Parts: sequence; structure tokens; C-alpha cells
Amino acid sequence: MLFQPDMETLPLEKLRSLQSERIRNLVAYVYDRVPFYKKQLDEHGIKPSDIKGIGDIHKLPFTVKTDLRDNYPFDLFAVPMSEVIRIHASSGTTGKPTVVGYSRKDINIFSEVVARSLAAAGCRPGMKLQNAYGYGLFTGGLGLHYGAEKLGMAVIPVSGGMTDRQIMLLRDFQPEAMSCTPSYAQTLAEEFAKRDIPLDSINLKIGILGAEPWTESIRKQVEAGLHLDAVNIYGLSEIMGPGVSNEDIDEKGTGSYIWEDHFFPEIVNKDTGEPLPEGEFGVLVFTTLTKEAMPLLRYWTNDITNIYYEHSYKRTHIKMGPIRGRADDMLIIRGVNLFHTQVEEVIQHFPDLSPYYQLVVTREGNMDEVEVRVETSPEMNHAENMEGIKGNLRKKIKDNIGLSMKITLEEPGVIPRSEGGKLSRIVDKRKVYS
Ligand code: DLL
Repeated sequence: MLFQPDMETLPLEKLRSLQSERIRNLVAYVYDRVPFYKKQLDEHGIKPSDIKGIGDIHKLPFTVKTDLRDNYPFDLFAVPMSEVIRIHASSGTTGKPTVVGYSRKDINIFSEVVARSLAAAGCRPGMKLQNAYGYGLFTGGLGLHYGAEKLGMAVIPVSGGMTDRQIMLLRDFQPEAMSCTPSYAQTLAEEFAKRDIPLDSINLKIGILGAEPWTESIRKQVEAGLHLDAVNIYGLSEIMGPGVSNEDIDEKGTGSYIWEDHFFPEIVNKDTGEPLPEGEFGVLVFTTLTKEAMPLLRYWTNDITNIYYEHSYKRTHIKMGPIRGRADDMLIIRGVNLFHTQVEEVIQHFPDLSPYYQLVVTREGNMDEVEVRVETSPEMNHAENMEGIKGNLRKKIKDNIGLSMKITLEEPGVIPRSEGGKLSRIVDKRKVYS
């Protein structure tokens, strides 16, 4: 189902002229209202009138996370506080959080793009959504909440964690859809198996999973463990929150539609910032075309992926592939760039292993070492040749990624699980030594 079919299928030329009109207005708007942007454009010798259409977007400078920190908390707001109706913040691992503000129109658009996303995921008015994203400063909880209401779903606002309560509500309220992080969906799937709860005691058909990278192996595990279709939702607070892009349930595995009437995407080279051709991997950059309270020009997300058109599909908007990882989470091991999702992709081809794993990075002298701790699957016959599996995994990783890693097979249940939020799969012990 398409929530806003006219916009979601707008012919490309019309989409481009809408984006052109919006970027012209946006640049004039931020130049007038946000001292940071006036200064930045002046310094780059750009006048708003130089931006004649979306094709001129490359002339604009990037906005980066430190710009948000430097303008903490509200200096990037383009409207007076009397027009702001909500404030969210994302907690960084260090220092102050990044703050974002929304006008009433922003919250309406936020709800609309989440409603589009849920409809693409297969949700329908009248279905119940158990929303297990955290409510609070994090955009996940309230973002899904307003979007589901807009679509006409009945929202069950449980928030994250509290596994006993989640399971009770899944059984008693019989929701058809659930939203949570993929790692928490893994936790739930595992709890159902552990507690021997029959899957026909629940009614889930759709899982709306995002907020952290995940791959097909987690999709398979969660789909089998909860008997549902697991669909990707992507977004970030700086740009809006969840619902910047979403997968369609009928097109699973082919990428997520970016709602490009509101969020204009580019992929750029991570070292030079140069735009890359369609399909190539690089850093995802977004310009918010319609935001009022805190619009951003060419925001450097640090997320690595690619974008491409698939004209045979239901909508005209561009798609993005799965996020490989964030440029700042990328490990550089003996000169080789490594995302944990690459290891996850190799693990998925081993039926005796589960997608519960952790990468432990240490430094021996000047050499970085990676240990892959991965659980054997509960069904595995332990008489099997453990050394053989280790050897094969080591070889596959070496062939596919180009790095030798130490492999440790763990008993099921040993690797830390998500307790409701985002899960970190990397333990970097080098920081302790340096
Ligand atoms: O995680 C918004 C969100 C909430 C998205 C609920 C989806 C569902 P932040 O906390 O600002 O916002 O974190 C944004 O999380 O830049 C990505 O690195 C990562 N991320 C979000 N969705 C996905 C996804 C929310 N589907 C950062 N796949 C982003 C991979 C994701 N990474």
C-alpha cells in the first residue's frame, strides 16, 4: 500500500523540479535565518541566487556533526522557540548530545514519512503496532508512534526493553506489527525459543527493524524465530528520525526507498567529498528540503552505503542499500578497512553458527589483532569437527575480507544480547593501551 501515492510515484522530472524549487527556497531561508549558514555561505562566496536548482547542490558546503556541537544547543534553529513544538537529542558517546528541534509542520511531515514507511513495510490501518523503540530524547519511540497513528494503526507504546512485558503483550494484545532494533528482535526470538512459547500464541506478521546496521543473516534468524517479515527502516535524528527511508515488504532485499521529496540524498567520496556516480559506495549526505525548525544543508551522515534507481519497482524514489557501517565505526586493521557487517555476512553461510558475534580488537606490539567470537547454533551437533568449522571460517574471512582473524567458537548464550536498544558488536581494547 502507498500512503501518499501521488508523491511516492511522482515522475522523475516532476520530482526534480519540486526538489529544485525546494532547494532554492531552503538556501534563501537558512541564509536569512541561521547566522551559521550566512557565515558559511559568505565564506564560500555563495549567494542564495547562485543555487538555481537541485543540480547546483554540489556548490554548497557540507554540514558536519561538529557544526551541531559548536552550535549547541539551539543556535542552528531557524525559527523562534515559540514555533518549536518538540526537541530531541541523540546521545553521543562523548561530550554533549546533538540537539534537533521541530516545528508543527516538521512533526506533521515526520509523521507522514513514518506513515509512508509503515505502509511500505506492509502495515495497514486497523493493525496494532507494538512499539519497542525507546521513548524519550531518542527519536525512535515517538517517531514510530506518531507515524503509526497517522496511518491509523493502534499503537502500543511499550518502549524498549522489559522482555517479560513485551512477551506478555505480544500474547495478550496480539499485535500484527512490532518495531524495535534488529538486535532486540534477536533477543525476543531467542526468548520465545528458550521459554518454549509456541509461535502460534502470537500474531506478529511484520517487524520494522532499524536504528543499527543488520544483514540478511539477522533477517533470516528473526523471520524464522518470530514468524514474520522483517523490514528495514532507516533514519537519523539530525535529518528527522526514523522514516528517512524504508524497505517495501514486497521488494525485500533490494534496498530502502528514500523519501526524496523531503530528504535529498547524495553519495560522496569519504576522503575528498566528491560526488560519486549512481550505485557506488561512499558517505551518505542529506539535505532536508522541507524542514522549518532546523534545516540542514548537505549533512555528512558518516553512514556508508550506495544509492540507485530501480525503475521496475512500485515507487519512483531512489533506493539505498543496507548501511555497511558508520565511517567512524570503521576499523582499520593492518591497513584494511573493516566493518563488522562484513564478518556477519561471512558467518551467515555457516549453518552451525548463529548471528551472535563480537569482534574483539587488541594490539600486540604494533600489530592489531581481531578475534571473532561467534556462537555455535543451539542445533549444532557438538561431536562435529569444531576445528574444521574454525578453519573454514578463518579461511572464508581471509578470502573475502583479506584479513587473518582469530576465531573463537562460543557456547550459545555467551555473547551479550540487546536489552532493548542499539547493540555494539565491537570491543576495541586498543584504546586501553594507547
Ligand atoms: O537511530 C533513528 C531511528 C530510530 C532509525 C528507529 C530507525 C528506527 P539516531 O539515534 O540519530 O537515530 O542514529 C542514527 O543510526 O546515522 C545510522 O548510523 C544508524 N541507523 C539508523 N537506522 C539504521 C538502519 C535513529 N536501518 C544512526 N541500518 C544512523 C543501519 C542505521 N544503520
